[in-house]
This record gives sequence, structure tokens and C-alpha cells, in this order.
Amino acid sequence: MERGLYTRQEIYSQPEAWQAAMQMLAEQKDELLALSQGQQRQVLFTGCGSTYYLALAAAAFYQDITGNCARGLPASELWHYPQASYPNGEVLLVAISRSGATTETLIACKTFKEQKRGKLITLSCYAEEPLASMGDINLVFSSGAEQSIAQTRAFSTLYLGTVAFALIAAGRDDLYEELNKLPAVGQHILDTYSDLAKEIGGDLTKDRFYWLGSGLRYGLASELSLKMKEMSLTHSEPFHFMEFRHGPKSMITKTAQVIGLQSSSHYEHEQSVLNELKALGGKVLPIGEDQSTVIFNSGLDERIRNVLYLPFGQLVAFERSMAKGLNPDLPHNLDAVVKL
Ligand code: F1P
Repeated sequence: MERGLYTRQEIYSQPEAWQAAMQMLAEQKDELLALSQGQQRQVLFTGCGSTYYLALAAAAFYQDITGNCARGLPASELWHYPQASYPNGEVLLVAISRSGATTETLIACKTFKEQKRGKLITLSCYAEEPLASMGDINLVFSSGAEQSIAQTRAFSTLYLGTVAFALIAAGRDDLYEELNKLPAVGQHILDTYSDLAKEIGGDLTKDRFYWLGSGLRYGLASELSLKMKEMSLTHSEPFHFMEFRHGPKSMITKTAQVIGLQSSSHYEHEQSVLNELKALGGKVLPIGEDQSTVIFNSGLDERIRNVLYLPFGQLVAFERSMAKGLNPDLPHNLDAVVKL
């Protein structure tokens, strides 16, 4: 089997997977609307590994767009530390798992239901796995299903699902419709920047990667940093942009690569962090709507275009893995699902 075959296909087929997800969501929109019209003032998103980072990104988006309190927590925290995790009163739990079979996520959902804490929505990729029949609503994104161990297509497709759900809950039909434009822009990014991803990922003189993302993008920066670790066994860490000055910048060397998930709303502050790191000798690469190196040019609302940061970052991790002679489909020491 050719090295990286599955991961490559999964990364490049994301636009089609997103399109299929939007079609699937259209069929469940009324059901989601009915559930979100209850008193869902407190929402918890949960998952493990990639889907925990997804929970962080989804919670930030949900709170931003609905104004209701939302948090993202690892499923093991809900299971082991319920008192530190759950607020008082009714909660809407949104559980995310590519496999639908991760033990920690299943236990968190089971105890949530037994303790009658509120309603449960599940997002996963396999209808026949246990999670997909545990919720009050179960969303199955089969277009995100994957052969590889590290999540790429599954992550972005499930993330899009949480974004769509939040827009439904917020009654933002205008932004919901805009989501349909994402696949074409995603395709454009993949077509335009694959060589650059190969150049950045293939430069083995770099020995450390930092992914900067704030607000709605911190969970996404965390996921891209995880991709770098899983696929390419490289030292990699995520930070909020402004946090990087508060200590982590001491790690900047000539062999450091910083990738910034740049916003438009705080462009100046974020760019000044990148400029500072460049002056210290690091390599910087900003991704963003229009004033960056990797440019979306989407014309979409800033809050709904976040999924577009993912394909380029995933490609950098993939290319680094290939350049190191590793197989991105089969990360070191990892299983596709953690079953306890
Ligand atoms: C979550 C996950 C993956 C990770 C790993 C083990 O799985 O942590 O993110 O890459 O190989 O499982 P899931 O619950 O989303 O299926």
C-alpha cells in the first residue's frame, strides 16, 4: 500500500464531504430546531483527542453565535470529575466522536443520561456504532468516515456539523445558507496551496512548530498541532496569539515554524505577534481571509469561515510525515479508537 494514500485522499476530498454533510443536515434541521428551542442555556461539548479539540472550537462558536454559555471538555473529565464539569441545572450535552465507539465518550453520555442532566445530541461518522443511538438526536456524518488513524476529513466535517447546529439554535438562517459556499472555497485552497504546504512541511531543517489561534480558532490550532504530532512525530504546540509573548516565545529559534490562524477582527495585534517572532529568527506563515500568505478570499462572515484554516494545516503535517519517510496513515503508537 502506497504511503499516505488514505490520508491524502481524505484531506483532498473534504469539500465533497462538507457538501454531503450539508445535505444530511438539511434533513434533520427541523428536529434540531425543535430541540434547540427548549431552554438550552448551558451547553457542554465533549469528545476525546481530536474530537475534544473540536469540542473546544464548537463551544467557542456556539457561545459566540447564541450568547448562551458553552464549554468544551474531554469526555474523561465529565466521567471522572462531574462536579467540576457540570453547571447546576439542565444542560444540553453535545458528544462528538468520529468512531462513535470511544469508551470515555460512551461512559460520559451513559452517566449523563442516567443522572438525567438534560438532552443529548451526538455527532459521529458510523450509524452502526453505539454513540449513534444514544442521543435524543443523533447526527451521522458518513461522508466524514475515514480509513486513516489521524482525523482530517472527519474532523472538519463534524466541526461543520457543530457550526450548523449552533446557527440553527441561534436562528441565523442567513449564515446557515452561507455554509453552502464553503466547499468551493475549500477546493480553491487545496488547489492553490498544496505546493506551499509541501515546501513548509518538507523543510526538515525545522524542528518545532507553533500554531497560533485565538477565540473561535484556538481549538482548531490545537487540532492542527495534534496533527503535526500524530502524523509527523514533531514537537508542536498550540497557543492563543497574545499568549505566545507570555513565555512561549522563549522557545523561538531559527528552526521554529509558526503558523498563525489569523483573524480579520484582530489582525493588527496578531500580525504584530508574528512580526516579533520573525524578528527573533523564527519562520512565520499566516493563514487568513485576505492579508495573509495563505488567503481564503471567501467573502464570508468571519465566524463561519473557520473550517477553511484546516486543510492547509493538515497538508503541512501530512507533507512533513512524508518527507520524514513516515506513513501518515499509520501514526506511531496510535490506534484509531481508544477502547478501555
Ligand atoms: C478520538 C481519538 C482520535 C485520535 C486517536 C484515538 O476518537 O482520540 O482523535 O486520533 O487515534 O481516538 P473518536 O472518539 O473521535 O473516534
